[in-house]
Amino acid sequence: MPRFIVMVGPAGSGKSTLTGELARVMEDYGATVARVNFDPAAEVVPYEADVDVRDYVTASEIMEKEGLGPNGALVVAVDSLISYVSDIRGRIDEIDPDYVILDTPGQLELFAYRAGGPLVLEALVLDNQAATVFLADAIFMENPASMVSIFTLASSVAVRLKRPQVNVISRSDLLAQEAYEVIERIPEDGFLTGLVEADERLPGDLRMLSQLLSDALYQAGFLGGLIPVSVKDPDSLAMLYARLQQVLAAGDDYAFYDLKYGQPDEY
Ligand SMILES: Nc1nc2c(ncn2[C@@H]2O[C@H](COP(=O)(O)OP(=O)(O)OP(=O)(O)O)[C@@H](O)[C@H]2O)c(=O)[nH]1
Ligand SMILES: [Mg+2]
Repeated sequence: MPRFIVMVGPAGSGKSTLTGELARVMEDYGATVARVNFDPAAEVVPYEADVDVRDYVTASEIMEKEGLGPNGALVVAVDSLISYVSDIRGRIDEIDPDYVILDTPGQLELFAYRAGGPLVLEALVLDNQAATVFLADAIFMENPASMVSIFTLASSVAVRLKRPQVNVISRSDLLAQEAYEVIERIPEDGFLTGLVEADERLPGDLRMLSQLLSDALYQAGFLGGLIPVSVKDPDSLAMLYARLQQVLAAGDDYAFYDLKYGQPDEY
């Protein structure tokens, strides 16, 4: 029974690159992995896809046929995948991998927020275990309010996809040293809330809103298990794999709270 790993994140956050590099590391540890391109609008993908939704539908052919713009065409393309999902699942089952990594489109709102994306995922994953990897790009780590905003988006994705979720700071090699040190401390209870509180660049009402959102994320344990990940740092990929194994093994019993303060064993 394959276990599914669903890569979700804003455009350009590194989903496709991480799909290829994480798969390679997992294979080095002896796992068999199927790489699935789930992005009908992808032009090129930086790995050899074992299954590719573009064999069934592409955003560009829908643009042409239906006279739609790029965003409208992607909506139709993702929705229409429901017709092909059992065939796609059949191809995955033929490969019979330990893990399947799904590389989703950059317009994450189309995949995660509209009805079609989650429906297609459910139909593909069936009763198998699955976890989401949310990529919070290093470029969003420029100030505390921007961090709260991307983690709030990550929490919305968790609620929409209803799967255990591992939140990573992607492309972490792009972080300045001081930003890296801040990121490492975010799992400490209330650390980010304190940073927001001290940030006088934000008008008072927005600062309060950011503080409240940050507080809520801490209370739910949502910021406990953040991992900085860079494809240039093999140790970070090994750490992500270890976390995914832990989360997938816990299955439905998994709770964000288990990772509170980043120390699951001590909680
Ligand atoms: N420095 C650095 N660059 C990275 C890393 N991962 C990906 N990139 C680069 O970031 C850019 C975007 O990477 P992609 O993997 O295409 O990102 P994506 O999320 O799949 O993009 P969309 O599918 O268009 O949303 C590419 O130029 C990658 O080479 C990383 O860990 N570090
Ligand atoms: Mg991509």
